Amino acid sequence: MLKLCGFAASNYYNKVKIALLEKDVAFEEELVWVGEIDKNFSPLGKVPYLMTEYGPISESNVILDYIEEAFPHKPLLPQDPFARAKVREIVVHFELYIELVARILFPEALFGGKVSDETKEKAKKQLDRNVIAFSKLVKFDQPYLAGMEMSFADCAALVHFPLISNVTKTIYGKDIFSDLPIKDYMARVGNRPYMQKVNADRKTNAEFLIARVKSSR
Ligand SMILES: N[C@@H](CCC(=O)N[C@@H](CS)C(=O)NCC(=O)O)C(=O)O
Repeated sequence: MLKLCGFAASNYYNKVKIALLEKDVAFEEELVWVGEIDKNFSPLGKVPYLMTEYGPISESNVILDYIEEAFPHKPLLPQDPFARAKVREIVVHFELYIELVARILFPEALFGGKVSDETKEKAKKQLDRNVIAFSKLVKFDQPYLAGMEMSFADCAALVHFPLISNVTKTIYGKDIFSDLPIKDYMARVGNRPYMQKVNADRKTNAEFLIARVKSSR
């Protein structure tokens, strides 16, 4: 059976977990913390990685592609090549231009550390610009982010929207997504039955993670 390895506070981990749950693919989870990762399984020591009967796979987007190809039932990518590219475009924008920019704020927003005002300002400028670009790619007038069907873009959205909203509200007093209809989207797509468990696991694991980070200082 597939084994998803990592920790449930991780967005990248949960994006893959949501895809597996959405597709009804059987899998187990193994708790592995950063710093305790076998580099033969994930060469940069990052989570998640997926243990398959053929060996390990690292990088969440590569894992998504693998499960989509290995388990084509309940697809999370459209058939049409252009439409598939548009789904992946949204995921890349989320990760490179929103999550990775906002990550610099995590030490203060999530772990009780401090981020300089200069860093916050620089991130804010980039985030404002990148959210406008992102909003041109997504389809809030349709049921799912990339159109009529649930896709990888929604697996990413269900984890990135709440975390980045929360982080930017904490740091700037304003959610960077406040001009977008995220609440309606989350109410519509985030109410899948398995999301309750994903969120409960995330919360429990995040408490452990925060305690670990604080005790390591
Ligand atoms: N590009 C990677 C990013 C994964 C990632 O950065 N995971 C974090 C946890 S949320 C991690 O393992 N950080 C440890 C590190 O970067 O050394 C993916 O999509 O899987």
